Amino acid sequence: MTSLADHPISRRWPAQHPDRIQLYSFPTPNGVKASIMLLEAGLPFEAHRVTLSDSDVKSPEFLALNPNNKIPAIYDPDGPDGKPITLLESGAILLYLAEKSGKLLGETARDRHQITQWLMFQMGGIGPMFGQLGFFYKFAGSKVQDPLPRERYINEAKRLLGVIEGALEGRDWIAGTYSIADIAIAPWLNALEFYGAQDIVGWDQFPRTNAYLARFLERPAVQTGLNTPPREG
Ligand SMILES: N[C@@H](CCC(=O)N[C@@H](CS)C(=O)NCC(=O)O)C(=O)O
Repeated sequence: MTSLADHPISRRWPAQHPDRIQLYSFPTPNGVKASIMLLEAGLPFEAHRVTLSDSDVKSPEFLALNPNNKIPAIYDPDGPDGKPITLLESGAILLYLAEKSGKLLGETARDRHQITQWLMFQMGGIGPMFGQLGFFYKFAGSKVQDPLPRERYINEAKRLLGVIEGALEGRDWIAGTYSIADIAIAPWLNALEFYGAQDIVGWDQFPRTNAYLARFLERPAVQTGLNTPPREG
């Protein structure tokens, strides 16, 4: 693995603290998962703002780190074998940081499997479906005349919210104790307000999910992580 100084990413986003984990991200629901986890785990890191514009995510420097042109991505100079490692995909980053820090992945193998299950539920379900809801309800897709795509993603979002509401019965966090699964799921619940889609998905009909998001947003690491790296500046 190329050293950080020699990696193309450093030409565009140079590190002030090359010994720390380098985070390349923007405060979107996927981006904040990595920053919140780094803060919750107390791992030293340096955050670089990579916006969603093609001039950033599709720049040759960023593509050298993540050929899939999406944030977040990390470079850890001190990987599992003591050598540098780069990672893309927020779910993989959460698992990596949990293993590295020994935090938020439960106490037992059973806990870890349950947490991984809900993490995958977010990565394969909530993220893609809520993302498409945002596209067809708030962003460019809202101009599409055919109501079918909007209805499909609204209904799918409602269904997924129902699954979360059921899972939260009798528990504060999705897998029992606070974990990376919550760090994956809650930012996407928070995005519904940004999309202006709370009413359309019947947000008020999910009281346990409402309380869950409020509980998440109270955490100091979450409050800082939601604007790390800063949106502006
Ligand atoms: N499955 C990926 C999705 C990441 C993703 O969709 N990132 C968006 C922002 S939330 C992005 O970078 N979009 C820029 C683009 O597609 O050009 C993950 O969880 O990391």
